[in-house]
Amino acid sequence: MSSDESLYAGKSEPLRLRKDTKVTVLSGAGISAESGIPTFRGEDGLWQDENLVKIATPRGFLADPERGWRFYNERRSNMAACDPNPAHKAIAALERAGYDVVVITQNIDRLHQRAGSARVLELHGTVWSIKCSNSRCTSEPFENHDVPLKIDPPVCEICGAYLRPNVVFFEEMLDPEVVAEADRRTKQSDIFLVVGTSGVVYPAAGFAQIARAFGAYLVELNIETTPLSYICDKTILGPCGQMLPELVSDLTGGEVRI
Ligand code: BV8
Repeated sequence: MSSDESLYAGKSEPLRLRKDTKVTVLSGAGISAESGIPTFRGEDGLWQDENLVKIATPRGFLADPERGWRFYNERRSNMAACDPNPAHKAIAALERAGYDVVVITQNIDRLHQRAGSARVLELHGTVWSIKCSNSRCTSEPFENHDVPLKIDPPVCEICGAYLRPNVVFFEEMLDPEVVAEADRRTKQSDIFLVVGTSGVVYPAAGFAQIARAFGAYLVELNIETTPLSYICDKTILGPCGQMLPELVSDLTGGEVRI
């Protein structure tokens, strides 16, 4: 976004954040694309392979846990080799500068946290946590960063069921506490940034609609328009690794630059 296109909220002067302006970021796989992590629905997206989509369901994963762990282990290896890009860093810099920023992410890669963001809600869990696939088991999810994972496939020491990535599969409920916190924050938002998401997965995409309904100013950053573009006040087209740092600098009058 060029400087003369500074963000206007229908006012005569460019939109500027105050330290108490509530900024919420809904991020999707597109924010990690420039870090080298594949997206899901682009032409070479992960979900172009129907078999992989099946793995990301409870039944599909347990039908062939070894296949499932090969898929998730490949992704863990890829994510471990990738670093946060300027888009993640711009959001973290805004938070570090004392602005009120919360990230609601669909991503499972933890790149927001590695960039320094402390206030992150992981709607779909994370690939760096593992849990027992037996919902009645008393074991707790645990962090594991082994790359590669020692795959047998791993089974639970308590009940013997297969372990699985602590991510939200399709057809699975999201963590109600995370959803409630994301809903609460969304309804309070003054500025709601929709960054790098195709806006087709629910309930995640629904937070943009809630933000709209509760009066936030919505800005979408994407390389193409999406089904959420029509409810956004502004859509900034371009790679978010380039556009988001410019937007953050604009919104802070040049105070936050990375
Ligand atoms: C639920 C974790 C209640 C795993 C993911 C029929 C049966 C059952 C369910 C449904 C159904 N129909 C609808 C549903 C609901 C379903 C859903 O929404 N399906 C969609 C696909 C139609 N949702 C669910 O199942 C959710 N649970 O509803 O529970 C329930 C219970 C039982 C039965 C029914 C309902 C659970 C959803 C969570 C699924 N888990 N991931 C894993 O990752 O392995 S979802 C998956 O999609 C990813 O997590 C990803 O985060 C998410 C959203 O995708 P995006 O992040 O937006 O990524 P995408 O590739 O699509 O887009 C990237 C964007 O970036 C593009 O716009 C691109 O242009 C842009 N971009 C690219 N490069 C850049 C860029 N932008 C800027 N800069 C760049 N450089």
